[in-house]
Amino acid sequence: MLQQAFKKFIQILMLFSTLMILQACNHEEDEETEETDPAVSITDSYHVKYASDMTMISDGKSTFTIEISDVNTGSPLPGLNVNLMPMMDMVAGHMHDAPVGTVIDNGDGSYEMTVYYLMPSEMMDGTVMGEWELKIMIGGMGGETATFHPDVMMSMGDTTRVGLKGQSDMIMGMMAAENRRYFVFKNQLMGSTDNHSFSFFLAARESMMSHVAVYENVTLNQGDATYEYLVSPIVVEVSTDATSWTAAMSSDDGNYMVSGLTGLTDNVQGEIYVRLTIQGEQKTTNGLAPAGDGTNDYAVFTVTPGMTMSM
Ligand SMILES: [Cu+2]
Repeated sequence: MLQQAFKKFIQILMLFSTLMILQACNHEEDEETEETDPAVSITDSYHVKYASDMTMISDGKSTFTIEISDVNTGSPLPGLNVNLMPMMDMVAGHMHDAPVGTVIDNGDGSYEMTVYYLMPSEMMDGTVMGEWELKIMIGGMGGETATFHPDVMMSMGDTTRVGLKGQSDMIMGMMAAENRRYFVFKNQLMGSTDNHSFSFFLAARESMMSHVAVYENVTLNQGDATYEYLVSPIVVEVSTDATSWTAAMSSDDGNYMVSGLTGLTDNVQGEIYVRLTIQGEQKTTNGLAPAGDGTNDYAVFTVTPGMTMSM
C-alpha cells in the first residue's frame, strides 16, 4: 500500500517536472520569437527590412534603404506603392510628425527614403524627449503597415537643422495662434575652398501633424480660412558673410542648392547663412521683425567644409 502511494507520488512528481520542462521549453520559444530583429517588420504579405544602419540615425536629414520582399517566397517586390509616416510620441504628452522626401523605387525590391527628423529621441544628458515611430505603408489606403522604432541621436558637430519663424505668418498652435515654424535641413556641402556648393531642404509646419516641403506656389494650410498661406513669391538666399547673398536654385520639391559659394576654407569651421522671404516677409529666428544686425535675420549653419560629407 505504502509502496503504491509512493509510486503514485513519484509519477505525479515526474508529470509535474515534465510539465515544468515543457513550460520552460515553451517559454524559451516565446522568448526567441519575441527577440525579433528591430530592423525587420513582418506584415501579412510583406517582409520589410530597414537595410541601413539603425544605430546611426541622427537628428536632421536621414536617408535610408528599405527592402521589401514576399513574406512567403522571399522574392523581392519592386513597383509597390510605398509611403512613409514618421511620428514622434513626446514625453511632454503630444505627438508630431516630420517632413519626408519622395520615395525612390530602385526597381530591385529596395526603396530609398528620406525622413527629416525634427528632434532627437533623447538629449546629450540622457533626457528622453520621446519615441520615434516610423511606419512604412505599402499598397496605399487599406494596405499593410510595417513599423520601426528608430532611435534618433542628437547630431554632433556641424549643424544639421536650423529653424526660422514667420512674423504675421502664423498657424493654430496647441493652445493659441503661434508663429509658423520653418525648418532648414542640411543636405550636402561639397567642393573646395572658395568654391563650395551647399544643398538643403526647406519645410514648414502646418500643424504638429503636418510638416511639408516649401517652394514656389505651395499653399500651406489649404482651405483654412485663417491660416491658409500661399508660398509666392519666395526668395531663398545663401551667404557666408551676411553681406552678399546668392539666390538658391529650387528643385520645386523643397530641395535647394547654391554653387560657387565663396568665403569658406576647407578644414576650417565656418558659417553659412540662409535667408528666407515669403510674400515680402522675412522669416526670422524668433518671429520678430528682422533686427538687421544678424541676431535674428537668418538661419545660421556651422559647417566644416572638406570634412566627411554629411548626408
Ligand atoms: Cu518631438
